[in-house]
Amino acid sequence: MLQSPSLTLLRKRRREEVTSTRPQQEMKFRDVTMYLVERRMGKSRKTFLTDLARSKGFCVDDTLSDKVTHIIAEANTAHELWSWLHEQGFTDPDDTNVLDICWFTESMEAGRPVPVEAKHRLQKPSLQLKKALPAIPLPTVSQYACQRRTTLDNHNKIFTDALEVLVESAEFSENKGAYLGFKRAASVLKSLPASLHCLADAEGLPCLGEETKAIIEEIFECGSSSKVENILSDEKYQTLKLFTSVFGVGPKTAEKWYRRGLRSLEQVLSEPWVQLNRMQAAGFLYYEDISKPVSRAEAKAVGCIIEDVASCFGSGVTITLTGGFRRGKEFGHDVDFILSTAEPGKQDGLLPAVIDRLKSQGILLYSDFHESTFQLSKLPSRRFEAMDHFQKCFLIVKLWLKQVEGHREEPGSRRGWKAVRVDLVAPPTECYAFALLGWSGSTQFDRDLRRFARLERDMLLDNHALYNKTTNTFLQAKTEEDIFAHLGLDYIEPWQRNA
Ligand code: DCT
Ligand code: MG
Repeated sequence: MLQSPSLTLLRKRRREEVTSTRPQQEMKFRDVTMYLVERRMGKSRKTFLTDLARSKGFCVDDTLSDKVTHIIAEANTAHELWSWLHEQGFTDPDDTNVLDICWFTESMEAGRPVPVEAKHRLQKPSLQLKKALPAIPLPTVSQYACQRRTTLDNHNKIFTDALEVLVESAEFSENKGAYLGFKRAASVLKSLPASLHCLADAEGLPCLGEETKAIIEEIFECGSSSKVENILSDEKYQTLKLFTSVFGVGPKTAEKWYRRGLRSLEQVLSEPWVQLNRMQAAGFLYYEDISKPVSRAEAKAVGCIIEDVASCFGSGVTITLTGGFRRGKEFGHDVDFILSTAEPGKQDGLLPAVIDRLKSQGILLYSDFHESTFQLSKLPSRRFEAMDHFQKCFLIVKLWLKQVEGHREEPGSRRGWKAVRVDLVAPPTECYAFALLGWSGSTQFDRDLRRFARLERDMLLDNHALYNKTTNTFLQAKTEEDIFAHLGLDYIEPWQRNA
């Protein structure tokens, strides 16, 4: 359920925290007091830079006090930074330098504060505008998720939770336009470095349509959206949500069951006309376990099992955790791994061998194996949303809880194991970087990478390859960094892809 936001809470600004672990060392340069702006720099980098500067005898203040002579920011535009400084009540005395990180870097290299030059300054916007008329305000948030850094630190959860109900509802009714529209809007809000404080803050943000803005406005005014509340209390929505929570049941099947009058999982199971396929049957059988989130400790234990069974294939097999866990999530609906072999072309037979070993250990509860249909000659694919062609399997594995770090036996628990959903994919070596990028997600991040490639670069990207339509060539990549570089994009770390 949505909770009413306290408007004071919504308006309350996040205070910058004291981050340094190192006390101020002997001060060598008494007329320079620095302040590092955490906004966009991030807490851990601020701590690192503060410690570095202090170790070299620079004075770094943890608060934006009157003593500060040099304010240093990273990756902020002048406009953004000055708005932020004004919000902090910064009075802009003449003798304070507002500088880009390049001044800090040069000073650290020189081992002393270098003289401030024009190239170091983040000019106040009014001055910039006078010089560079006619001024067109640059959008600071990209419409593409692959040009935004989206961590798990969502400052606009109250709005994104509401939008995600609309996303789900659009998915149930197979309204792709509404689905993508609300999904993109939620994704933009997730990337913002701070909470919206009023509707005006949403002005100029990309992908926020009128309907989204109306929802944001109502949440500001009333604490919740009536449209969202109506969906949440709708019987059809609740039933479809319940049915699609079963492994193997998609919106189409859920809709069919609903139309035929079914309202509960018990009714589905007791109806003679309902024919469950193998996946759905397993979904019902292990529902209690696999409808619960998988923890990171459980994912790690599954990783050890897969590592162990894959070692039977030879020593050159590497197992990489992907999906939400690679993006830093603490919980997921499954655990995703990419398996690769040291020698190119040796991955055939890898997944069948893993499946056999799990079976012989008595811990394979369900397996759906897909042989590779990958053919280089069929690339590039134009069906971006389609499943990739790699050898893969969707499993349910019996995880003994005593193998999970930190697990405590619950008194009276019936059994000592939990069924866990596991996906394994084994791409050919030359596709590894593309498969890793695709399987790391998020789905919205992937979708926007492909859209960006197509619309901005005239290239086709999928889980197998990157194709340049202008030169009619495939672009090779050994790492994810190579792919971002081919696309002319700044590299986005996996933990910044939670779009
Ligand atoms: N993916 C893909 N092709 C598929 C299935 C998935 O490229 N056929 C990508 C999309 C995201 C990633 O793989 C992992 O998929 P999920 O497990 O569905 O997503 P997740 O982000 O790991 O979510 P969760 O944390 O809930 O498991
Ligand atoms: Mg996953």
